[in-house]
Amino acid sequence: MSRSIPHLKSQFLQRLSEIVGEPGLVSDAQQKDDHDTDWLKKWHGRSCAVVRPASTQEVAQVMRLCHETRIPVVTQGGNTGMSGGATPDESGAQLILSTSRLRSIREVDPLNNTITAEAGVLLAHVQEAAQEVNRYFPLSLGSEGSCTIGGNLATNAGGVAVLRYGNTRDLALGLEVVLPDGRIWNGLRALRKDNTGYALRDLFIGSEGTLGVVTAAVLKMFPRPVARVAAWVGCDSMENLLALLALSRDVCGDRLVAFEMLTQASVDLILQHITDARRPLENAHKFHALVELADTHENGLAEMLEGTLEQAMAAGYVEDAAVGLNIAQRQAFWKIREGISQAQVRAGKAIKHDIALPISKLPRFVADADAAVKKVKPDACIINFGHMGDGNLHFNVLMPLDTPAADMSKAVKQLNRVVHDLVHEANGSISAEHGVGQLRRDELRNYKSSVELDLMMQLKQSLDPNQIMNPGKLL
Ligand code: FAD
Ligand code: 2HG
Ligand code: ZN
Repeated sequence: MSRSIPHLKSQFLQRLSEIVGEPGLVSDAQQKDDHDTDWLKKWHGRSCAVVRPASTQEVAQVMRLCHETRIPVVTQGGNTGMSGGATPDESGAQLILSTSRLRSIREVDPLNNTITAEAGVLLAHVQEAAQEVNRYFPLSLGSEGSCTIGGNLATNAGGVAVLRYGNTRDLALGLEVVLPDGRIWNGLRALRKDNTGYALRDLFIGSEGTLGVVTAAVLKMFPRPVARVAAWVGCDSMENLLALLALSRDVCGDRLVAFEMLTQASVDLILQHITDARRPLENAHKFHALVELADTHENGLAEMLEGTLEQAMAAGYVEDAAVGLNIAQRQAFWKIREGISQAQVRAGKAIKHDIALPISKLPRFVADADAAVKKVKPDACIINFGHMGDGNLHFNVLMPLDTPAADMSKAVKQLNRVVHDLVHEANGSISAEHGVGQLRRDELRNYKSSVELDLMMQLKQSLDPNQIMNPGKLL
């Protein structure tokens, strides 16, 4: 007679607890609920358990057990992802593997400009560790106090300094990964040149937990900027904003570290919902930008920004600008910019589009997408903002909080189609920095060529033949 499912489950849990001990299994119902639900409270799953291994060896043992028992694994870092990638399905059959006990910084090497951190280290802690040796780790996101370096690598996170330093992929030199069968791949090489075959590291970066569990990484550090100035700018068109971006790059070169865009509707939403956010400019402007320069020495940074803005005003690109010279003024600008996700949560249900286009095509796209969305929904509340310097917009549409689920899913389908079709026509990407997760899985199939999908599926099949790594996500 075969053994019952509850019996198998309790046997599985018993073996898990033998590997990780009592602190390695989440037993509190509220805590388990928090792991089963995402940050946006949009996806609610039900895992069979939440396991928190404390070392790479323990992750490997957990993975060997899951390989043997065919239990699907959802790796979870800080659970701040925006695409439902870290939330299990509702079957009660998937195991959450949380990296919250993989928290050590294994090495800081200021001469090699590298830092080796375990996957569960918070992004803010990596930044601090670099600062302690007078270096700089440039990845910067609104969620940096809660997201983990493993999650950043798994989603290839972008953020607000990509323009100068690149995405997470550009900041990683080596990885340590536990494979779906429990083998450990030690690719923790701290090298800037290494052409010894296929770029396995890059396969795991951006793979959203579908190919293996990242347990540690070697990351690049940079010279620490000691001078920073920022400006809040108002413009009447995307074309003028683009001209300001081009001028800023010409004049300031690599000192230009951030160029973030927000529409007036986005700024209004933040002012309405985020306490302490102060109006940055006196009057309304169709488009706003937060521009930041940084350098490793003080020399004339403020004058450079002011000179750029004067030129831009003389050319008619800019309607108004406020320069933030001290920390408090700069922080006030960033408070506005970084309040946008929370403001959306408070104000409604967002239909999120995380898109990338060639920067030169942004003005045309925004005009076309605005018109196309308004054609489908004349009263649509478009919240368009993002990392303009990288060509990455969050072209979101906010629906009222009480929108019934059926209306919501109809609107998602309609608006995804019009927005993503325009992105595709412009040779853009429908998933720029937040990952595909479960949110864009079907959309991906609409836009990737069969050749590309086929290659991705073959890679997945060869690394994860039992399909236990984050099923239902990405592919
Ligand atoms: P999780 O949410 O836990 O997981 C995300 C995905 O990675 C899942 O698929 C999960 O399975 C996988 N994963 C996690 N850890 C591992 C691991 N060790 N090995 C393998 N797979 C793993 N994102 C940006 O790119 N730019 C932004 O500017 C930005 N701003 C944000 C602002 C706010 C306020 C919030 C809440 C989120 C923001 N995000 C942004 C989204 C999010 O913070 C990032 O996607 C982040 O990289 C996720 O990290 P995490 O540790 O929370 O990962
Ligand atoms: C940002 O750029 C984040 O602030 C979040 O990527 C985007 O809330 C969003 O849609
Ligand atoms: Zn973003």
